[in-house]
Amino acid sequence: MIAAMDASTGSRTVHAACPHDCPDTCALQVTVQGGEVLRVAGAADHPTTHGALCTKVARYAERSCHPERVLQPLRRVGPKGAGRFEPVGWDEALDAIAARLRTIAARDPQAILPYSYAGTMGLVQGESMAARFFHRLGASLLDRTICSTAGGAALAATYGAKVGMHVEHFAESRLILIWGSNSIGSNLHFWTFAQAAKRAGAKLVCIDPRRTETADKCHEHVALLPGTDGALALALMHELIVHDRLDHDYLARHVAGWEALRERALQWPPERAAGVCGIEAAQIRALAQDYGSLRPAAIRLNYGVQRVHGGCNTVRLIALLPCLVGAWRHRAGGMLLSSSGWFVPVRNDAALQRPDLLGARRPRTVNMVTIGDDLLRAASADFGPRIEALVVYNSNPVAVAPDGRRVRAGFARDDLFTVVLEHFLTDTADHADYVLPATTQLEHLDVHTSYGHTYALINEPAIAPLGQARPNTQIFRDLAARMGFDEACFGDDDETLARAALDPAAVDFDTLRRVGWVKLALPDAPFADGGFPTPDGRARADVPGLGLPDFVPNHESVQSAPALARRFPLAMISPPPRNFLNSTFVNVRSLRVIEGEPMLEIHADDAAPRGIADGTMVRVFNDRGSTACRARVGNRARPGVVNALGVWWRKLSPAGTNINELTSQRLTDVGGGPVFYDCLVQVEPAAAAAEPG
Ligand SMILES: Nc1nc2c(c(=O)[nH]1)N[C@H]1C(S)=C(S)[C@@H](COP(=O)(O)OP(=O)(O)OC[C@H]3O[C@@H](n4cnc5c(=O)[nH]c(N)nc54)[C@H](O)[C@@H]3O)O[C@H]1N2
Ligand SMILES: Nc1nc2c(c(=O)[nH]1)N[C@H]1C(S)=C(S)[C@@H](COP(=O)(O)OP(=O)(O)OC[C@H]3O[C@@H](n4cnc5c(=O)[nH]c(N)nc54)[C@H](O)[C@@H]3O)O[C@H]1N2
Ligand code: SF4
Ligand SMILES: [Mo]
Repeated sequence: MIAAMDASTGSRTVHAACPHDCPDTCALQVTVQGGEVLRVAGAADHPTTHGALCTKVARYAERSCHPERVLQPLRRVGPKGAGRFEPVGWDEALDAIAARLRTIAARDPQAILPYSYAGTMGLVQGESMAARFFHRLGASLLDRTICSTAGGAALAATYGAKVGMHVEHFAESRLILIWGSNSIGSNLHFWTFAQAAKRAGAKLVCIDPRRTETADKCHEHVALLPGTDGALALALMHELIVHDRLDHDYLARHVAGWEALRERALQWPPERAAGVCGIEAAQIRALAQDYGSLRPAAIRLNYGVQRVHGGCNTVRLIALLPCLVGAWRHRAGGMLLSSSGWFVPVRNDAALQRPDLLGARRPRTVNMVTIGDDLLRAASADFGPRIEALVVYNSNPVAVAPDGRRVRAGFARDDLFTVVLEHFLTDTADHADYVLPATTQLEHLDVHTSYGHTYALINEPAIAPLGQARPNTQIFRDLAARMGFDEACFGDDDETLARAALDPAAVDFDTLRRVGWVKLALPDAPFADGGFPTPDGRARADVPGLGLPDFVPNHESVQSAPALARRFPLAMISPPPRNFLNSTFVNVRSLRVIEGEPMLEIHADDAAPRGIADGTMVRVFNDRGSTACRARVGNRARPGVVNALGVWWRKLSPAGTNINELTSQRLTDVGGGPVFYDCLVQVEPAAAAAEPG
């Protein structure tokens, strides 16, 4: 539906939504004239977007209309990874793909694996027709773990679901702990509310190993070692207990297992945690004092804390803090990691994805984090058949998955049949047998929920598909037809899918189209009087099957792996930069110019003994691999920790590799998540000869 028309210019504006994997899920207004996008702007009247977009999406048209967009199907002509292709017609490509998938499926459909994540967060262009296709086929299932499952498991354990505060209410908080979150870079619209709170006198504390641009603007910065947040949380509990800052009534009525957790927390005086975290005990005491006295106190936790071995235990500990002080009693108190659980009762995932098409079949599940190892695995009783075909959409695993050398070796297998649905020739697409051109958010219909706010949004197509691009849904419909899947559900068009995505009682589709968004009806202070979505309504310290949460050290740290640390003494984290979104936008020149080069921030105490000056090209390495970065010596990195910013496209990087060359395929304590920030490395000046010209 058209949101506005301008008769004088002949332009029209449509309601859209940002498709990216970002908690802000902005409401967009896209203005088009004569089939061309004039402007992508934030909707001024959407309460969390308030008319502002990040730099990346303000340039969405530059990305969509990029001269290097893949606009026709391509067939590989060079070796895998070389990125050499020839154009091919849609019919020829689809026929060839269907024939190959049919042959493999006849032996065992589980040898086919879909690989997708959140390139678009849309419910329609994400897992709707695609999921129907793979369910009908009986392909292997993919466990979509690459981002948030450790923290998700923690929220499910503690609160019963991925639920928390409304982002708007942070504006009224008196204390905000911004914990493992670079809000200015990756959660900009939360930051607006935090700033409003700051102007009204609130105290802001940033807990992050890196001195981020967000830390610069907070009153306090707690620069702890990566993966030590659980120890900090236990010491905060210790202080709240010994100074009796507890809300005894809230704990007694609304928390299961508190007594046992209390005993555990009493083992963690600030001095003990300070030793683990690499910070001063006095800083922990001061933080506990603030958290125990300033009301309402809110925590904005982000997924940065859970990309380490103890990811789930850490989030469980932090998620209990608001219960200790009764912060949930106020709408501006409590915690927000994710709001996605509020949408679960409203989403009709089964209707969209049709798991019933599996019938009695129960295919194996492959964890997307270990794609490197799994592509190289032979058939076995344990694993099942060797992976023979991979269909990738909404993801760029050759750049984003850990242990890149193994990932590339897997994708380079000559006997692997790989199809990639993409906008661009990414590092992954370069390894494809067929690349199929997909539409962008400007060219297709979708419906969005959010993991940072509680509005559902519509995305109306603003322009017709460019070139020969087709929506993901259409590509899977076309493939289904060629595979002979004749169930009626493969005939559903995008509007039918969009209408089926959400429960009409909660989100009326026609209102969504008219207004652009619909807010879920939820209480302001959802847990003011308990009522967590657990079986008995109480938050849980002690969880059946998991027990009590505890501090779980990193797989790789100076304390937990001293022998490894003698060779690789620096802890590396690789958090998102402001102007890329995961590996998306790295190929948009104007944004790449702002980010410059792959950068490694290092403290002077670590740089000087290695002969590294600001601007030195360095080699970062461990036993898994190496990559090249430009050193930035300064105060953004604390001693003992190096920060590599962003997941660059390998082919746009000086060494032809990126930071995931160094990360491991190990998994988190619970949830099967990745441990990108649990990674020891060494750094040395790159040999002069290796300097790019
Ligand atoms: N501009 C931009 N925005 C993004 C993204 C992007 O790539 N670019 N990515 C999007 C995605 S996929 C997600 S999942 C979300 C959230 O993605 P997150 O990765 O949670 O993003 P950040 O909010 O930047 O928070 C990570 C912060 O945690 C810090 N950190 C790393 N290890 C630790 C640790 O052990 N303890 C603590 N306390 N902090 C640690 C990092 O230094 C960083 O500042 O953001 C989304 N938004
Ligand atoms: N070292 C390190 N690695 C990381 C992280 C980190 O912090 N450090 N972060 C991790 C996290 S949190 C995440 S979520 C993952 C993200 O990993 P991915 O979900 O793979 O995200 P992107 O790299 O943005 O790749 C998304 C791709 O989808 C494509 N795409 C977008 N829309 C569409 C569409 O409509 N159709 C089709 N067919 N394609 C589309 C884009 O062009 C893009 O190439 O990376 C993880 N990897
Ligand atoms: S990436 Fe995030 S901040 Fe930027 S427009 Fe999209 S939702 Fe908004
Ligand atoms: Mo993510």
